[in-house]
This record gives sequence, structure tokens and C-alpha cells, in this order.
Amino acid sequence: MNNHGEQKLEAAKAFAIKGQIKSCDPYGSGHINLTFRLVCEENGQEYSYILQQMNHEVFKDIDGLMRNVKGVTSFLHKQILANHGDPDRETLNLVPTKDGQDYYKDSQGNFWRMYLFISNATCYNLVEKPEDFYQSGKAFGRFQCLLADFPADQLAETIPDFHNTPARFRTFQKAVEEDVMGRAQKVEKEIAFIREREKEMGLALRLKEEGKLPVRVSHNDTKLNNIMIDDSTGQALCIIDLDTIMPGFSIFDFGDSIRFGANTAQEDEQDLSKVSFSLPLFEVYTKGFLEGSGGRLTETEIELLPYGSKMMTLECGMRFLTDYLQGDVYFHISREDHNLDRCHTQLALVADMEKKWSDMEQIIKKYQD
Ligand code: ADP
Ligand code: GN1
Ligand code: MG
Repeated sequence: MNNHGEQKLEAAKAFAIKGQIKSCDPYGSGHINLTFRLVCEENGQEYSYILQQMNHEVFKDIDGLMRNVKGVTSFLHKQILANHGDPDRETLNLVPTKDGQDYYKDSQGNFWRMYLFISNATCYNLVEKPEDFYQSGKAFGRFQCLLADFPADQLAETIPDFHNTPARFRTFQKAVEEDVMGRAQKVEKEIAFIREREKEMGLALRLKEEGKLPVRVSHNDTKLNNIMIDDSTGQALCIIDLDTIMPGFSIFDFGDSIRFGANTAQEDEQDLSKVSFSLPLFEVYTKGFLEGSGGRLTETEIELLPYGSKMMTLECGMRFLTDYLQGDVYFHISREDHNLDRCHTQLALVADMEKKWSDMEQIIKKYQD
């Protein structure tokens, strides 16, 4: 069996699942973990689960990470119940192992976890209806509000300096210098594009130091395919991929959604003529996010939403290029030059945002009050 066949079945059997295993196939399009949909059957009834092998190269502290996931999902579970919602669908639910643990370490040293599968809901890689993007803005805005009451000091920092853009820049510079794959010459233009924008990278951290930008419990990976939209109601149902919940900036949660969802093409589109930054999508997301945030964002945070969008796009492009230079060791790829293609879409978006900067600022002003 391919796809880690023996390990995934060993792992699946370690969890408290119902019935007999029928299938366990790769699922979704995440770049970090290995995700499978597990289908079991008992008395003619099917039960589905998400089985994930966590990437412990990326997440060094699996125990801390799983404590975060458990803590946040239990916290959300209570809030959803209090609001008469459906906690089986509106938040992730961990399935314990047969001996009551939150994750399983297999005989090869890999780490696994299991969630209830949320059915009749979809994660999109491209905005199909602007309404979905509005809904996801509202949900991510609300999510940060809900987490405002979560005890931040209990959270492990699962990836230190995750959105520290100047630190990401230093890593990028080192990758260019080392050029272990001999690829730097081919991407001179892309390298120059990133270097020309170095001065802009430190603003958020500077404002934090000056006490002008608050640190909040954030999701930190708010792309559209990390939110499930209910197929029947069209409403945002559940925010997933909780691995990077850590203290961070609201403007970066906003910006990461924008870099992915306000692109008129997919993140890895090879035909750059299809890639552009959509102001109408920026506007619907802004409306949703500010509504969802319920007046909690400061004036500075709101004014910096265009900056947050540009930084997350530039940072992500820089991370894809760094990985390309280092030999594709971080993001999963499924074709040659995949990370370079991803870098190209992000840099094209940055350039387009720069052209549309004053329109972005106008949109923010329109929704500020
Ligand atoms: P990664 O960190 O690799 O992005 P995710 O946790 O985002 O992993 O999961 C990858 C994909 O698996 C998601 O984009 C989504 O399509 C699917 N998925 C994850 N959790 C669930 C769930 N509980 N129910 C249904 N689908 C899920
Ligand atoms: C990764 O795990 P996934 O695929 O949702 C990455 C994000 C990037 C994103 C780019 C832990 O997200 O930071 O923005 O790819 N997650 C991690 O698509 O590095
Ligand atoms: Mg994901």
C-alpha cells in the first residue's frame, strides 16, 4: 500500500473509532501535514474521520501543539454550546486514542491525531462566490474575538517567529547566499523584488514595541481552505488548521486571508495573466472581518489592514522562494518548480496591490466607522 500504508493503518487502529475500517485515502490540499479521510462501517452505517500525520519537522513541540489544539477546541466547544450551536460541526473535535490520549506516536516515531470528519461542508481553494469570502471574513473576525478571552499564557509558541517578517528575510538572505541547489541565478529578478521591499518589513514589530499595535491570540494561517463553508446554508461553519494559534497580529490574520482569497487565480497558478488582486473581494472580506470583529480593533489596526495584506503576501512569496532555494524541504510540492510558481503568484499580487494602494485605503476608510 502506498501513502504510508502500514503506518496510517497502525495509527487509525490506535484511535477510538467506530466499526471496521473501509478506506483511508489522502484528503485535502494542505501544504504541511499528511491528511487522510478514514471511513469506517458498523451495522451498515458509515463513520468518517480525518486522520492526520503531523509534520514534526515543522512543529518541533508536538506535545505543546496538541495542548493548544485541545485547549482551544474545548474552549470553543463550551462557547458554541452556550450559543445553542452544534459543537460537532462548528469546531474541530479530537477523537482520543483507545487509551485516552490526544495523539498517537507510531512505531516509526511519527505523530498522528484524529478529528471527527465534518461532512456537507467544503474548503475552497478559490473564491467561487464573493458571499463565501464575506462569510469567511466574518468568521475569522469573530474567531479572534472569541479567542480574546482565551488565556494566552497557556499557549505554546508552536513555530517561533512565525510571522516575524524581518526574521523570515534573514533566513531568505541566507538561503540566497548558500544557494545549495544552484538555483539563485535563475531567480535574480525575484530576489531583487523582495530585497527592494526590505525596509517595509519591520513596521508591525516596531509598532508593537512602541505599544501601538496590540498582540492578540491569532490563528496565523487564515487562508480560505482553512475554513469550512456549510454546503446547505452557505455560512462559514468551522475554522480548521489550528496548529499555528499563537499570539500574533490581527492585521496578519486579515492579510493572510486576503493574499489567498482576493487572488483571482489559485495560489499555484502558472499563467500569471490570470493572477490579479481583486478590489471587490478585498472589499467584501473587509466588510465581513470588521463586522465579525465587533468593534474590538483599534484605529491603528484598521488603518494597517492594507499593510497587513501586503506583508503577508510578500512574506509568503519570500517563504516559497526560500524553500525553492533550499530544495523544497518545507512545503509539500507535487511538480517541479511548484514553489517557484507559488512565489510568482505572490509577488505578482504584491505588485498589483501596490498599484491599487489608494483604492485599498479608500475601502478601509469606507468601513472604518
Ligand atoms: P494542513 O496543515 O496540511 O493544511 P489541514 O488541517 O488544513 O492540514 O487539513 C487539510 C485539509 O483536510 C483541509 O483543507 C480540509 O479540506 C480537510 N480537513 C481537515 N480537517 C477536517 C475535518 N475535521 N473535516 C473535514 N475535512 C477536514
Ligand atoms: C501552509 O498548512 P497550510 O497548507 O494550511 C503554511 C502557511 C502558508 C501556507 C501557504 C504551518 O499552510 O503559513 O501561508 O501554507 N503553514 C505553515 O499556502 O507553515
Ligand atoms: Mg490547512
